[in-house]
Amino acid sequence: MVTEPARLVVTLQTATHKFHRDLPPSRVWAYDGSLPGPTIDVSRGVAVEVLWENHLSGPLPVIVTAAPEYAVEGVPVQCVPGRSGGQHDAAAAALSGFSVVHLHGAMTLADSDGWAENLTAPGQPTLDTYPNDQRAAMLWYHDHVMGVTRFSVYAGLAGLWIVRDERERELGLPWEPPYELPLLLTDRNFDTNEGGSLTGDLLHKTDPEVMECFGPFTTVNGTVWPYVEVEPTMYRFRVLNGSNARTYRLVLTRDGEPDHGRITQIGTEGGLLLAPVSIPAQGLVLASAERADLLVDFSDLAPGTELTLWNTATAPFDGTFVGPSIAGGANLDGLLPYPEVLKIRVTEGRRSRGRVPRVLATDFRRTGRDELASVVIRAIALVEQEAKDEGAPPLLTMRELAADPAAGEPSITLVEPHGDGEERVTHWRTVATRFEDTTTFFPTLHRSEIWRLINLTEDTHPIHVHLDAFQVLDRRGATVEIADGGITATGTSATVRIGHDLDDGIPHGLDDNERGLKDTVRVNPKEVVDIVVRFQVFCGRYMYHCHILEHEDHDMMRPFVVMPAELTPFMDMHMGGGHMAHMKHEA
Ligand SMILES: [Cu+2]
Repeated sequence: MVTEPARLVVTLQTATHKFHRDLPPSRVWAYDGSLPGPTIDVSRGVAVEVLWENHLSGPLPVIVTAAPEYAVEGVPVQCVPGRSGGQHDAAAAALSGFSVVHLHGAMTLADSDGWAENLTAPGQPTLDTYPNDQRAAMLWYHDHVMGVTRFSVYAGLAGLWIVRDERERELGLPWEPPYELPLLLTDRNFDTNEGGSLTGDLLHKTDPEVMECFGPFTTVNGTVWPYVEVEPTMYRFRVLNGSNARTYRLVLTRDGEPDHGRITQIGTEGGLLLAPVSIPAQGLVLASAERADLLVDFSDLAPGTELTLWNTATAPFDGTFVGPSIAGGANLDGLLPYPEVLKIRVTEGRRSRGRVPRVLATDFRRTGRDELASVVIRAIALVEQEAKDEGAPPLLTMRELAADPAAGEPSITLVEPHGDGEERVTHWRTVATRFEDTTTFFPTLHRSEIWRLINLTEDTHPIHVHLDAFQVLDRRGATVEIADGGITATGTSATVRIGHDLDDGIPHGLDDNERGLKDTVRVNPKEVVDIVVRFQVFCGRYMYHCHILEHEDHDMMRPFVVMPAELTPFMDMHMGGGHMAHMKHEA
């Protein structure tokens, strides 16, 4: 563990990695040549500089194809290893190793945040500073290159970064191996040779008109279907979904039955929750980049007992509730051919009952809507726009909206409950759609704001905000009517009625494990999620985006600029759009 300010050197290398005993070695891009990269473990407040030395070499160690068929003999093409007739993408093959590192969840100066366009070529080192002056939490570092993050992360560029603090020590939480076990989940596909055998070559395969890659094989810490041995005592599992696009709904079974009583969730992306919670009734749902800090008590189990962690979430994920009893079943239509994630075997060893603390975090409290009566509200619509060319994947955008009482068409009409049976109707113009459009979000340092995420698409999007963690205020169902031709390159025309009982099978509400500090939040279809953001330390230009990497690369990403209040009077020229882009809540 790093307990004194230090400078580390991490090398980005082309390396080989065995994903499974029975697989040939795979060519990968990896930090220090290991997949996942080395775990950086650091005490809170200890500044770490990392010299990232880019020694990658091309070609991209991933075969990229769009397969021409939806199904091979009745099986969806993404469930099948190998290219299935898809053409090798020559542009992707030509990628030579440009890179930029982002430490996800970290509070850093903007110039160490890994802006997606500030790349290094192979041979060019970068020095970044990470103050680590933030709550204890499991962060992760990964590549963030503009337009191709999906390939470089898939190639192996990801690793864990754990910040420790006194509060964890006081609580006596396990914080060393083997009793603390980070679990980095990713899905992968591999190419096959002419005989149909797996070659080990990483394969990023998409369907026509579907841009996300959902690999059939689940890996944990770089290994397909591993098992771990545990002693009959309390363990701390720190789970990260590091997949490009796949959402996991994790269910633990023993003797074929869900066995969740032994799991307690104590933390999330931003660190400890206020109090321990059970995992949700359907299982632990983690979309891309979401994390869970779990205590799992095996102390009642006899040596030889076997438990299995399954994924029950089909892909693409849409938030629909499914009970845990289906665990273990494959679902080909749902692109889940192999639901197994991890096997756990209880061994002889130290037997001791764990204790779960009743109070966890004491350094934050939840903010209520009543306390936010006068804050700035910014609204963002998540919008899918059909491709101009037939057979091309749609364009996904995060459309920043500006409240405009006089907005004509196209505009989004938002109808929300307001007091006793009253409704409030507001109108919102689209002011930015693409990443390169003018910046319109200029949040003020130290000031809370509500960011309202309105999902007009059919899929769940995990939205990640860089810099400070946020609170999820609420998640509300909404009816969505999109006008015919209402989605154009620059305009959005829809009516969204918040707070209606939809009966659509999606639990539009917050789970207990979402009431801590988060840096990524799922926004399900027909849903409006309000988050409370407050940037507390650093100013500058950062970004927020969908963490489905294929979406992020296809324009679900936007910048924001944090500014101190004292500069606001001097910023009017630049913030013309910014002023228009928000509204004040009327008390
Ligand atoms: Cu998305």
